[in-house]
Amino acid sequence: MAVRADLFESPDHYQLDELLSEEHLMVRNAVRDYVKKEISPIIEDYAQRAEFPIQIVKQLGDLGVFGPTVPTEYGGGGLDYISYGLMMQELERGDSGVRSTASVQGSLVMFPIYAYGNEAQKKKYLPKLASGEWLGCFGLTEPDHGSNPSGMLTNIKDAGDHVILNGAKMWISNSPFADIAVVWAKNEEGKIQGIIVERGMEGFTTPTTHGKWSLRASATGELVFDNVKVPKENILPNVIGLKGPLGCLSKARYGIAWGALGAAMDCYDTALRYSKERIQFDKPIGAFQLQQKKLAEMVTEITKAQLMVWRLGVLMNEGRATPAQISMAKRNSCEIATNIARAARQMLGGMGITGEYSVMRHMMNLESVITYEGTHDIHLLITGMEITGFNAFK
Ligand code: TGC
Ligand code: FAD
Repeated sequence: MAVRADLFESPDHYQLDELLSEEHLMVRNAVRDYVKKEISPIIEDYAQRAEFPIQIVKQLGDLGVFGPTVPTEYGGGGLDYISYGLMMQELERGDSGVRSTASVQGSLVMFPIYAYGNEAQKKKYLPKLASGEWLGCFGLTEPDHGSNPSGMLTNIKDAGDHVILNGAKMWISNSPFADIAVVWAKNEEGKIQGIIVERGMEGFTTPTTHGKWSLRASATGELVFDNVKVPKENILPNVIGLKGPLGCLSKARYGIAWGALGAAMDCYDTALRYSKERIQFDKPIGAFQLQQKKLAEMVTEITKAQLMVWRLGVLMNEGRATPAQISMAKRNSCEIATNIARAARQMLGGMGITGEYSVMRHMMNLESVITYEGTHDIHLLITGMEITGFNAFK
């Protein structure tokens, strides 16, 4: 398939780059250059074939996007949350599945080991995950428990120096290729605990999920546990309860708030470029008011969202961001990105449905992004509960 040169230029209508430090700009430009060089030329083909480009795992490790906020002594980047956000923005500008790989590895696998693990677990797993030598996945969702993970059935039973793990997780990013899985399961008291399951443990399988029209360049699968013997030393000792996995989700949702914006920027930039080149009725289509309305609305929404995620990044750096603030940003970025992708696709006319441009791939990917890490409805209900004090989930 012919792939167009990646000419992306980031919209910055309010000179928001002035809010970024030298280090932020360096980090952003390094990831942007990587995406232009290594992701844009290949990703459409992989998505069309529904194949995960496994070689990017090591590349992403070398680039430093796995666990950027984890301290350097464990192989992380020791960077702040704005740098982390910018990395996710640039990766998702290339493809949501690429950002997904980084989100899962950094926020959902390395973060819980760093925050809830003991020293031996941190030393054993974090450096290899940071470098991309090992790939991890995060098992929370089950076939019958998606938005309501507290009802999970996956369980561990005490058996001396190990536990016996039974159950199944579904919709797990990276599972078919993962070397380890951070799995959330109920103990015999019904309390949720995190446990690290390694590929090769008897009774542990990771069937691939086929037939997706979204995130086609990301591998999704199940985690099936049939009487798996897991050493007790693999249990994360420092957290009990749903706040464990939800704490990880706060980090990952923050990354998605920036990431979805990256996809929106790419769609806007593509539509803007196309509107100046495509001639109909003897004029570039960008000279027609209807197309200008679409572009003007896109850049307005992108600018509002850029301000929101930047401010959220500042609050994250200060340790003051609340889960509800993160939910609002994740929800807003997903909503504007989904709308922008759809409008951009229409602006490209028939060309918009082909793989020659990135917009249809972004549009389909964003259907997953608006669903995982908490659906659009769930994030609205989190905001609703925060402002009214009433719980409308149950
Ligand atoms: P609730 O009673 O509200 O909370 C239980 C405990 O957790 C605490 N908490 C949080 N802690 C940290 N961060 C958060 N975001 C938190 N939200 C809640 C809470 O304070 C409480 O603590 P404690 O000490 O009192 O026990 O729990 P609930 O059962 O009522 O559920 C609330 C609800 C519905 C919001 C929650 O279950 C939820 O967020 N559901 C959505 C599930 C979800 O997001 N799943 C994502 C699966 S992973 C995934 O999709 C990865 S995709 C990755 C990729 O490819 O990029
Ligand atoms: P359901 O919870 O069944 O929701 C169905 C509908 O009901 C939704 O519209 C929802 O908003 C609505 N709904 C649910 N509860 C309420 C309520 N109280 N009030 C109003 N409406 C409600 N999970 C992981 O653990 N790890 C992963 O790595 C992972 N990766 C994923 C990758 C992909 C590509 C996808 C699609 C999903 C992934 N997920 C992962 C799972 C994802 O987090 C769930 O799909 C999501 O949380 C929703 O759960 P569900 O699909 O069971 O939908």
